[in-house]
Amino acid sequence: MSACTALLNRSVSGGCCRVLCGVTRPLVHVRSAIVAEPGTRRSDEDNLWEATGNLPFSRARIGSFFQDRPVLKNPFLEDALLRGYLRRHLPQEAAFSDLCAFGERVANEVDEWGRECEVTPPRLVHFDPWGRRVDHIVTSPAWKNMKDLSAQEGLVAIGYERPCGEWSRVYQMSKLYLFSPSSGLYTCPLAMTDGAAKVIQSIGVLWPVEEAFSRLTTRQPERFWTSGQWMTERQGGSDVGSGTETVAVPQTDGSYKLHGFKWFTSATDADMTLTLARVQDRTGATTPGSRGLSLFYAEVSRGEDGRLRGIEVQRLKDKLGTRQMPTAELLLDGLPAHRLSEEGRGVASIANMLTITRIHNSVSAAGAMRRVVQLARDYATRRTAFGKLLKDHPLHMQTLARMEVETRGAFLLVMDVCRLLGREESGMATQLDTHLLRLLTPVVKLYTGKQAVAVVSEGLESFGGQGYIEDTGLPGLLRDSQVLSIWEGTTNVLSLDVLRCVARSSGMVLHAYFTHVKSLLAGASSVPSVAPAVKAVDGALSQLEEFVQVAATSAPSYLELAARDLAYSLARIYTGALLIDHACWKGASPSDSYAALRWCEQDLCPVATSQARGCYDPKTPPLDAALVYDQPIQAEN
Ligand code: UCC
Repeated sequence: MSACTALLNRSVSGGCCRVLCGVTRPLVHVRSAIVAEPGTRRSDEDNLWEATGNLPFSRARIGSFFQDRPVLKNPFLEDALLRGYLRRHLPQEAAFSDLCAFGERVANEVDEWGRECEVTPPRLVHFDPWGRRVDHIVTSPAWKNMKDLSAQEGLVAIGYERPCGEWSRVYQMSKLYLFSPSSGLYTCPLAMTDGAAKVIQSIGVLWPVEEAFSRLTTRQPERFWTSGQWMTERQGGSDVGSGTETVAVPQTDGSYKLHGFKWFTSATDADMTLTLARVQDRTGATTPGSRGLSLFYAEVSRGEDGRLRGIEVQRLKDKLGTRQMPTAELLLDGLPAHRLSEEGRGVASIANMLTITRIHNSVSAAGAMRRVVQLARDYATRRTAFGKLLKDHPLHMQTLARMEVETRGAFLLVMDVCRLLGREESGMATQLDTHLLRLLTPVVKLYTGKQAVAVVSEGLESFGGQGYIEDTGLPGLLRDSQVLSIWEGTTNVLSLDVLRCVARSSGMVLHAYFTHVKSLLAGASSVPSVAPAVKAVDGALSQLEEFVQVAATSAPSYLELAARDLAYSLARIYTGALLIDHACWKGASPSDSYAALRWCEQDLCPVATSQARGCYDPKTPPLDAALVYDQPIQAEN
């Protein structure tokens, strides 16, 4: 296009705009904001163009429309279900006002720190300027703020101070649920810190860990410690029992020195850790398998030369998400340690930590879902498309409502597990509660991990292209959700844990499950607004009971194939019952009933559906394998 034609086109379009807009402003000369590069001359064409002050893109050249961003408001005040749940179960004014004040702090102060943690990830400095090995993990000031805040706000301490008796875990986890999506992943060290405190408490707070326990559970920032949980080695991700190579060499004073390689240690800037190793006998031999593992306590400290005692940080992991948090590979080369468990009782002893970290994981999953829904619904009041706000498009609202139903279900399931944990820790638990806690811990972890990825992904889509733009802060929510179904036990490993606890309890955990769901349904039997939901859950429960009867007489391989669907069925039915129960309390809103109805419209018992389709029959595994590898099935001899 010639310069002349371009000029003509611009003049015409400028004129058209003025006419179309009905504006008859005089042409004024606007001083250019764009300064000509030294040595270049601005053309007459440019100068004329800038004289037309009311043309779109004429001056700043980026237009005049700017979309309002979604605004994070106080997440406590914005969460009707959380407030309703607490009003129902924990009507303590002090807890309420603490959560409200904390919500304000999250929105106005903490969220920005979380962002800073994301954009200033940790880095590893191996050597000082003079060549000495130092292995410093350098973290951002915001990450350090998170540590102080965690102590001040009692994010671990509340679970041990127990200010609300059996409801203390619900109170603590409500706070973490508000904190998590703004925390820059500081919830990860807190999960392990809480888990370590729980292990120490359950073993007995004696030397050498009484000081550690008081530091893990203090509210004083200057005394507060975080703990790691160093379990994963190169061979053993899920299969800890056979994959752990680290050895513990006994010392004459009764302590040990650990030698091994920990492949995946999260929040590696911790002050102490719990870890597993195999005790060497006098000949240097160790016991293989799970029976050879013992639990050790080690402090992370530096010698006078500034070097870490008995640890070399090999490198930091380059992860899809959770980049705010240092995750490292560690060489343990004579790390001083103390054995906490009896020899060979390592896995059983660290199981308490797994219970706590898995619950924290679920709290973070529910928190991520809630956060994306809050932002998406705020955005829907600010974004106009096709002539109206997004909130006025019924299809958009349908999508957000489906996300809301998932979030509500996840929240109630998570809080119910926290309730059970609180009852157990305050000595109030019945045997039914204890069985339920054991069964539902892997169930809530695996189910909410999957929900979080789906809901947060859907949530990003509700911002259109902006949901995919890094510096909106939205993509990080999705990346950080993806880890929730991976660490602390993958979906399949946890599904197998469900089978294991059913077998080890001789079915008692399932008996507790059926009893409790039935009692929840009984309380709702005379409430017409939720009648279809009650019918659906009741029917699914019968299907599940039938499945269990068939499975009890089937080969173990049959149950193993059904494990994931069984765990999903346990989650969906139980969550349906909780939503119904919550919809029936006197302070419930019509939305509570609507959420219960919508939840219960899905297939609540996928294990029965898949069983009817023959998915667990012996002929299925070879077909699955042939499909995956796209190969013909081997003919049987
Ligand atoms: O470290 C990681 C990342 C850290 C980041 C943490 C942050 C999370 C918070 C996020 C918030 C944002 S990831 C590490 C992930 N690795 C795992 O989670 C391990 C996954 N694998 C398993 O869970 C397996 O099921 C194993 C390792 C527990 C299986 O080992 P074994 O040796 O085969 O287990 P057994 O033989 O079944 O059980 C040994 C004992 C038994 O007790 P006894 O001997 O008294 O009968 C079991 O009952 O341990 C007991 N036990 C349990 N008890 C095993 N599992 C459990 C359990 N879940 N609960 C209670």
